[in-house]
Amino acid sequence: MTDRAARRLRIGITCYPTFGGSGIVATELGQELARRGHRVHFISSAVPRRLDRFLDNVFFHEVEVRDYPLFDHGLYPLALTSKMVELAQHEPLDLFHVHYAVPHATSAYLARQILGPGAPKVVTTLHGTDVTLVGNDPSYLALTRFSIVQSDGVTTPSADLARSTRTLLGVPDEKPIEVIGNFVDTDTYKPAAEKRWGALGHLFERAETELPGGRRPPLVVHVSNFRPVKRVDDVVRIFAELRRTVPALLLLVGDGPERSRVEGLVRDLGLAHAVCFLGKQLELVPVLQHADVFLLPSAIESFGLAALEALAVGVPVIASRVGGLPEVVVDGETGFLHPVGDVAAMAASAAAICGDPALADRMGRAARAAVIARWRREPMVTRYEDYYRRVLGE
Ligand code: GMT
Repeated sequence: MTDRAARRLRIGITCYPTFGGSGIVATELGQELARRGHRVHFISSAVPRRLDRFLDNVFFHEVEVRDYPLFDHGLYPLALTSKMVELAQHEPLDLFHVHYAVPHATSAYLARQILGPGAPKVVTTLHGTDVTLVGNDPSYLALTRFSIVQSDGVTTPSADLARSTRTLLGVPDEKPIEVIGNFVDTDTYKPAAEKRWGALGHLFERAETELPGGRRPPLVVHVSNFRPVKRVDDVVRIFAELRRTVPALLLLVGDGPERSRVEGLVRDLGLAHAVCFLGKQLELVPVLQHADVFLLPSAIESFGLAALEALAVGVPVIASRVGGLPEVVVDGETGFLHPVGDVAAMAASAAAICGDPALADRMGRAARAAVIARWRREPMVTRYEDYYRRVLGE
């Protein structure tokens, strides 16, 4: 048996510091490892969003990309490599755990080459678009495949992404890929005692938030980075269809390249009074706690962390049957899955949940129970710890 308490690990974690799921998973993982006594160094271009409080054993190293008139494109991968080398030369590290292959796995590979014998091991966690969109692009494919194969350990959050890594990038079967699911802090992401409007009521016109008999209208929520893969148009069209029979309201959280266009669609459909764009939010729990349905009609989704967070709060999820989503949402039990782009079916499922309090309650409870059984933070972090020790040969 491994003696987990015997040796504290020293881990350098690299991730994108923005709102994306890969940054959230990396930050939550690092913080929990630090609470367990491991020494964790975040190496990133900015302090990750959720690294928002002091914690013993957590250090931050900023990757500074120097500007110079000759450099047309950012030299972030090289600056990251240098920072990794510099850190490992002054701070004994057991491993680099890089999140998102492009270019982090390549920077880690280069750092290991520069450091030579005794260099930290490299664990790469693939998150989705680094395989299905960016890593797959001919401009990056060969380097991404090489960097993944050269990693000492490779993980994905879903079995589906592990399969895509082989089929799309050509990573051979001999290279093991460990599936370690994403996770959620179920003490923070939990249902409220009752669904009320709270501060959210002020986001809509008063006439919209009060139904006859003092009832509260159903609230539909979507959270994303508003990139084309999220199909936010579908969210609005599903909602428009739902509004034909149910006086629901829609709250959209996040921001990104599609937002202005989607705002235009909402206006064109005459739905502006029933839809609120909240933009990026640091805290999602107060929004999710008052949601009745969560929509994630993405074209691709390796896992769907946003869906997992909704399920943890007891909100049924209606999503596309694509990628890793069927591993997260149990069709008919914790939500409903439909083919990508099937707006009518998704709207019918939303109407079924909004129109049947018993079904909504049953699904909400099943969602929370499923997350507690399968996706709690603590057991997943233990799986990472065990995996690190395996990679280190301990
Ligand atoms: O969803 C995104 O576009 C952001 C992206 C990221 O790198 O943060 O999310 C990916 O990683 C998340 C964490 O593992 C997964 O939950 C998302 O499903 C995945 N997104 C896609 O595959 C499109």
